[in-house]
Amino acid sequence: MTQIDTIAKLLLGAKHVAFLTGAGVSAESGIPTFRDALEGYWSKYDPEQLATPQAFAADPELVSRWYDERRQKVLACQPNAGHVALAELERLLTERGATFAILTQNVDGLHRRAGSKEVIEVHGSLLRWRSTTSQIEYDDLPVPFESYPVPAPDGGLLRPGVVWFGEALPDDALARVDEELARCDVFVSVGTSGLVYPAAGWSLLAKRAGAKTVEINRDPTPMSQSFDHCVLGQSGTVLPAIVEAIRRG
Ligand code: BJW
Repeated sequence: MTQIDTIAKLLLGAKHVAFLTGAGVSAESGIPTFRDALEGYWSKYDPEQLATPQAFAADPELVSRWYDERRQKVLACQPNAGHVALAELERLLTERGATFAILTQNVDGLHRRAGSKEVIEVHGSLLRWRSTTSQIEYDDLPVPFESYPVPAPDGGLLRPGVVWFGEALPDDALARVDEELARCDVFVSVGTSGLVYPAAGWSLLAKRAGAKTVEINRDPTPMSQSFDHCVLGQSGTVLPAIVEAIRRG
């Protein structure tokens, strides 16, 4: 039995399935991963330094411009074969009576655009911005913004609706994640470096709660040793292969 067949069999036998996704899943859509070297003007910056409340407080123009350029890029990209396969997996497995959830660290909205329904955005969204004073969120915003930083209607500034280092993940998302980790029989981590917490610890929590765990990544990660199964490969190839194996039954 191939590795793909083994994983398909695990998924077919599961009542509750949870996928954790990271930037690698969107790489084949042309969206750079978080830890890829930045290009052009941005190559002199470290994304970990830009993705903080301190960076926004110190230079809201710079940080707003970076996020708005990324927003424009994402809006011009399309879901890839990996996103489409995950939406198809959800359809196939829920038709058979299982639950299926994607816990995504990605802020690009591509899972929903590919048709996935149960998507928990644990690091927020690039497409929503919120006021620094009232916390009101806005998602129907002009592309691109006229200037940076962007004034909020209530007198504050608009900041991207993402979770920066040192900020708490949204309570509602964390509550959903806890529920999925406690009940899943199979937990699959795809395209994430396993460097950023709390998401990096979720495979271990799922395993401790009884799940079989699988990692799918182009490269080994610091967490690879702890998974029950590891598949080395691109998500846009491996995920469609799993869908095909599930269709064959
Ligand atoms: C492919 C592929 C292909 C490529 N196919 N694969 C415990 C220990 C140590 C530190 C901490 C800890 N707990 C918390 C911390 C601090 C911190 C943290 O984790 N720091 C680490 C750097 C050590 N965490 C936080 O601050 C978090 N908050 C928190 O814990 O709050 C506590 C709190 C409670 C109460 C009050 C206040 C606070 C928040 C973390 C937020 C992370 N935010 C970012 C930015 C989002 C906005 C933006 O996009 O700008 O989220 S950081 C960045 O990393 C982004 C990503 O979602 C996240 C994960 O990255 P990801 O997805 O794994 O991408 P990459 O690039 O790292 O990896 C891509 C992978 O894909 C690679 O492995 C490639 O090989 C692979 N790949 N192509 C398959 N085609």
